[in-house]
Order: sequence, then C-alpha cells, then structure tokens
Amino acid sequence: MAERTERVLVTGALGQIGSELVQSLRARYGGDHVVASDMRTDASPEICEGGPCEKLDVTDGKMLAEICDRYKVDTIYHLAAILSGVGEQKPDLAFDVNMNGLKNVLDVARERKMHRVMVPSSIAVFGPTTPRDNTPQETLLRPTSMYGVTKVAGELLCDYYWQKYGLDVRGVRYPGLISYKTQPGGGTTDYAVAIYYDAIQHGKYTCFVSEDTVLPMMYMPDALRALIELAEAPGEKLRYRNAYNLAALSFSAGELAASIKKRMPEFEVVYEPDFHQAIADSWPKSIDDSDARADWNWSPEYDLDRMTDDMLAELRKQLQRVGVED
Ligand code: NAD
Ligand code: AKB
Repeated sequence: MAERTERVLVTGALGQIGSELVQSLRARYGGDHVVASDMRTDASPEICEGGPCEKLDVTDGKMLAEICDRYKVDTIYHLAAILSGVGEQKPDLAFDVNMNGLKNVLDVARERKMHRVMVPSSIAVFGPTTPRDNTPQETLLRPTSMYGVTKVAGELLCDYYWQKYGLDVRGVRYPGLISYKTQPGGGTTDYAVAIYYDAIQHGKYTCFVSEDTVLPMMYMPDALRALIELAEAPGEKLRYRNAYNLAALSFSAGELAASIKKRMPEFEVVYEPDFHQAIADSWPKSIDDSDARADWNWSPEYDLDRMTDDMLAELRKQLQRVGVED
C-alpha cells in the first residue's frame, strides 16, 4: 500500500478504463478511500461491494461538490466523457459532458485546494494536418471530430488551471485501449476490442475500418500503470501538465486480424468501413512518447503478440464466467 492516505473520486468509473482503474486504486489506497461514480447505476458487484459507489452526472456541479465534501475527496481521476464515435453522432452531448463536466471538476478541485486531478486526453487531439508518423509531443492540434475539439480545449483548460491557480493537473494522450473486462464506450478504436470478442464468439468479424488502417494502441495493464505512475511522479520533473504523448503499439487492422488468425486459423474478417474511417484517417499512425519516457520513466510492456495471447486467454475465461462461452 502507498504511504500517503489519498481520498480519491473516480468519475465515469463504470467505463472501459474506470471499471479497472477503480480496482487498481482500491488495491493501492484501500477500498474505502476510492469513490467510484458514474451517471450509470449498473455497477458490477466487484465495484459496488469493494468501496463507496455514487451516482454522479459530472455536468451537475452541485452534486459533484456535495460528493467531494461528503467523502473529503482530495484527488479526482476524471474519466467521464463521450468518446469519438458517439461524439460525432451526438456532438452537443459530447461538448456538454466533455467541456462542462471537466470545468466542473477543475472548479471543485480548485475551490477545495485538492491535491491532484488526473485527466486523460487522447490521440484525438491530433488532426489531418498533424505529422502522422512518430507524432511529436508539441505539434499542430487541429482535430476534425467534436471529441477531438473537446480534448484539445480540455488540455488547454487543464494547462490554464495549472498556470493560473497552481492546481496539480496531469494527463496522458491515450491511444486506443484494448481490454477484456469492460467493453469500450463508443470510440473509433473500439474495433480493436470487438475483433477479439467476435473471434471467440462467432469466428468472424466485420471491421468498420479498412484493412490498411494503422492506429496507435495500448493494452489496458500498460494504460492503468501509466496513469498511476504519472500521478505519483515528482511534480518538478513534469514539463507538461496536460497531456503527455504515450505510445505502445501501432498496427493495421489487417495485422491485428493476422495476430488472431495465427492462433485461430479459421478466423475470418471482412472490412466494411463506415463513418469511423474518416476519424481514423485523421489520427496519427504512431506516436513519439520520448518526453513521457524522459520525465517520468514511462515504458510499455506489451507487444502485439503478448497482448493477443493474454486477450484471448482472459476473454475466454471472462466469457465462460458470464456463461456466453462453453
Ligand atoms: P467509456 O465510454 O468506456 O466510459 C465513460 C464513462 O463515463 C461511462 O461509464 C459513462 O456512463 C460515463 N459518463 C458519460 N457521461 C457522463 C456524465 N455526464 N456524468 C458522469 N458519467 C458519465 O470511456 P473510457 O474509455 O473509460 O474513457 C475514459 C477517459 O479516457 C475519457 O476521457 C476518454 O476520452 C479517455 N480515453 C479513452 C481511450 C480508450 O481507448 N478507452 C483512449 C483515449 C482517451
Ligand atoms: C476513441 O476511439 O474515441 C478513443 C480514443 C482513442 O480516444 N478510443
């Protein structure tokens, strides 16, 4: 257990990242010290029996403040958001949740002089005019999706609260995240998760981006470790407050399919690109994360083969547990 006694609030805690991050934080700081919150109420027994759980819509600043006061929260991991796919279909909702929700979190933290706020950003901050290979930390940020627009504005807002009020805000630009515990919530990179589910459950998958689409990705254990390591890094070493480029894997949809096919030779994929393709085409293929490596010793552990072995084994167990697979 870490030395400092933290009192943490996780927003969007029932999502792809939150459902796993809550468990990691509770293992580290103690169950009672980590409040899981989401506007949804379908928390798994694992989440709601392991510590406090609250229904919280982050666009409701009053409720957010009330929960922070009740639990004496001093650190927020702000994960509540609308991702790129849903954001293109519901741009007003994406703007409201991603901008007003973030502003509420930053204001509540500043007013209470909280210890720290962690806010994940995304490769969605980049756009078609950004260099697509080995994308640098500091570069053009002119995204074409509503999600990307809110992520750039969110990064700037976090910088502002750090510079103007000294609020200790930290963040990473996550690539697409691949995991087996909770399905992703409506992003462009969701195909890289769905392909594993469909390989096991149906032996075939219809992919919504083309075979040659290359995007940066990361396996969830690396993603969780990155956020916690950054949160615990000495502040004086951090040159960027929101947010650090992070890299782990870069592969095409075809290469991902091939890594599954190597282990399941009967597996078939067809490619039927839809509206997600334009978003994917506006994002980088690979990321330069040398600043994260230099400032807080970031280093990923999983390559594509190791991730595929783990995903297939863990997902099979998971699906058997819930009775979907024999
Ligand atoms: P997700 O969609 O899986 O989960 C988001 C959660 O937020 C959901 O449980 C949803 O119910 C909740 N939510 C939505 N609106 C809310 C509101 N108004 N109030 C409270 N809760 C609300 O998302 P995720 O993948 O867990 O992403 C978490 C963060 O990480 C987001 O900021 C996202 O932009 C960022 N990120 C994720 C990825 C990825 O691949 N998963 C990649 C880059 C960045
Ligand atoms: C999405 O596809 O929207 C997310 C992301 C990369 O931010 N997975």
